[in-house]
This record gives sequence, C-alpha cells and structure tokens, in this order.
Amino acid sequence: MSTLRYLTAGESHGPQVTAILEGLPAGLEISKADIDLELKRRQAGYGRGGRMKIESDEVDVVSGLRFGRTLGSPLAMVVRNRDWENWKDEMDPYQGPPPRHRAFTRPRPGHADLAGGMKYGHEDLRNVLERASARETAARVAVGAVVRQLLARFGIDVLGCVVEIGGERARDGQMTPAERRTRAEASEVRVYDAEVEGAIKAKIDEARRKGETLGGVFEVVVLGAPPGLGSHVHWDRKLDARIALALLSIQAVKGVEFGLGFDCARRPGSEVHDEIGYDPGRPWGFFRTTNRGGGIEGGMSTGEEIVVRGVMKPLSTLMKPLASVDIRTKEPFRAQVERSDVCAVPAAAVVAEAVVAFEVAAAFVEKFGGDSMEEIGRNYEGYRKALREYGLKGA
Ligand code: EPS
Repeated sequence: MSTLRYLTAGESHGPQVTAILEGLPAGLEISKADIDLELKRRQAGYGRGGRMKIESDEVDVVSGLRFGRTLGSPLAMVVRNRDWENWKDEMDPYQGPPPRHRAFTRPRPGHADLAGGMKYGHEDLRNVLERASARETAARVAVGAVVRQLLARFGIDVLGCVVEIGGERARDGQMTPAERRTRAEASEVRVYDAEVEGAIKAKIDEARRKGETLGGVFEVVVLGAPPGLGSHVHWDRKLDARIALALLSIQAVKGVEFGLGFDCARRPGSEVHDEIGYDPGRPWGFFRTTNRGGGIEGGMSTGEEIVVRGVMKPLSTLMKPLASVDIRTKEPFRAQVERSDVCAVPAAAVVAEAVVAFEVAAAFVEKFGGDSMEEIGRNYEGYRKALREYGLKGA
C-alpha cells in the first residue's frame, strides 16, 4: 500500500510557509504555473484585508522535481511571506525580543489565542496566533495544486465554490459543473449565482462598516472519481471520514456535510437513498439514479460525483472587538484589534478544493499506488478492466 502524506510549516509573519509532500510517484509532470494559479485563486475574494495587498504568492519547488517531473523523492515547496520584511525583528528566530516589543496579551474570543496560550504556556499569544493563522493554507493549496495534476492524468477534477455568505444563498439552478466553474471563477465571491453575488458583496460592505465579519458555506465537487476509493473495512480508511477531517482542519471551519447532509434528518429513507441502475454504456456500468448521498457509501466512492460542503464561521478578529481578559493583569478588556479580513469564505473554497483533492489523491495512490506514473497507470487500467468484467458477470 502506497501512502501519500504531507506536512506544513511556517508562521504567518515568518519568512515563509513550507510544505513537504511525500509519496508522490516518479514521472509526474508538474507545472509551476498551475501551482501559482491556485495560489493566486486563494488570495482573491471580496472581503479580504490589507495583507493580501502585500502578498503575491508564488511557489518555489526546492526538492523532488527535475526537468519538470517528480523524482519520487519528497517534494518540498516554499511560499515566501513578503510581510516578513515588516516583522523581521518581532519574528526573529534567533534573538530578541526587540526594544519596542509589545506582547499580545488580549485573546480574541473564538480564536486559538487563549486555549493555545494556556496549553503551551505562552505569555505572548503571538506565539499561538502566528501558526493558527490561515496563512498556513497557502502551503496546503500548493500541495493540492500538485496532486490535482496527478488526478487530472486520470480524468479526475475538483471544483470548489461558495454557496452562501452572511445568509445570502446561491440558487442551485440546473447548471452543469463546467458552467458552475466558469461562473464561480468569474465571481469576486466565487459564487455561481450572479444575482446573489451583489447581495453578498453588499453584506460584506455592511459588515466592514460595522467592524463585523461574515462566515458562509462552500461546496466542493469531485468529478470522475472511480468507485472504490476509501474502504468500509476500517474507520480511518473511510473516504468521507478523511475528507471531513481535512475540511474541519481548515481554519474556522465548523461543520461538514455530504450530499443531503443534515437534511437526511428530515426525510424518510426512501427520500434519502439513491436507487441503483445498470447500463453498460456508463463509465462504471452500475450507477445511482440520484446522488443524495454525495457520491460516498460505506466510506467508499460510488462513482458518482462526490459532493461535500463545509461551513466557515465568521472570522474571530473583529474590528468591533468582544469582551476578553488581559492574560497578564486579568483586567477585562476589549480583545486586541489586529488587521484582518472581513470575509474569507471565497478563499476557504479554494483551500477546501485543495484538501479534498489531497484526500482523493491519497486514496487513489493507496489503491493504485506504484513508484512511477506508468505503474499507477497500469494498476488503474487493470482495475477499470476488472470493473467492466464485474459488470458483465452473469450477463
Ligand atoms: C489571518 C489574518 C490576516 C489574513 C491572513 C489570515 O493576516 P494579517 O494578520 O497579516 O493581516 O490576511 O491570511 C493570510 C495571510 C493569507 O495568506 O491567507 C489570520 O489571523 O488567520
């Protein structure tokens, strides 16, 4: 069984964020331009704050790649923080604190500040917030951009968009995934419903005026995944469980649902489960007549689209700060005001695409793994053939 895994490192105002992706097969063509495009998509979105005017993210692949192809060795990637220039003294790895240093001692309700301070014994909560920051997601998007290139070789595509911000919800319509993508990409809030886009932007403007922040819901759809990724045999091999973990690990994400999700609680079984059909003309022979389950049954992909949504809470850095306590003096204070975004749900949709792509790629490599792209290709072709034969049995 081959394993694809990654680690990220980096503080928000340190020199860089770093990702190491291990377990990639050799011979995968990687385009730097495609990684940079994903990084750029993550930076966009109406509602971002001043930081995104400073950063212009670009990847530097520093190991594992030669002449544009993976070697099979760990792929290390770096995204530099331009803002580091302004934080060199405050974030100096070797010496300090600098003379004008002021510790961050007023934790923001809803942020990692206080729980992290208590857990690690930090008296300057910057030691927590720097790593808790969603800046880290630049590294995850770089990883996602690489594995998407692997998935694309096997006809698997991942799309992310925003479905709701601040209570303004996109109407589903009957759009094809391609139409949705085109519209979401053209939208400043990554929403495919042009009418609701204006309402969302107005809500974000209003939140900014009021010193508020806004959350919302994003959706990720995986197209072209074969049946049988993940497994029913053990809890930590279930594809939906892994995707849920990945999405919940994105900063400020509070919930995840697949297909009908929480709406399953309000319907009888006959309106929840997807009936099964067979048509030798379909890619996998067997198919579901509906996709209420969101493309995963028993922890395994069914061959239908995988549809998952996540909810992001409003960011906890408020310009209209909530009540808190200074951790040194214990005096009640308004929480510390830090520069931040008003809404980052459009960015979260891009991060969600990346982490879902990673989980699907990890399950794919686990099932079809080999040391080279050719070997994975052979294994995948063998499985496709086996599925065709499975469908023809008894016919
Ligand atoms: C973030 C706070 C803001 C965001 C940041 C995440 O940064 P700063 O504190 O420097 O103003 O802009 O997001 C990014 C830097 C990014 O690349 O997405 C936070 O506290 O999570």
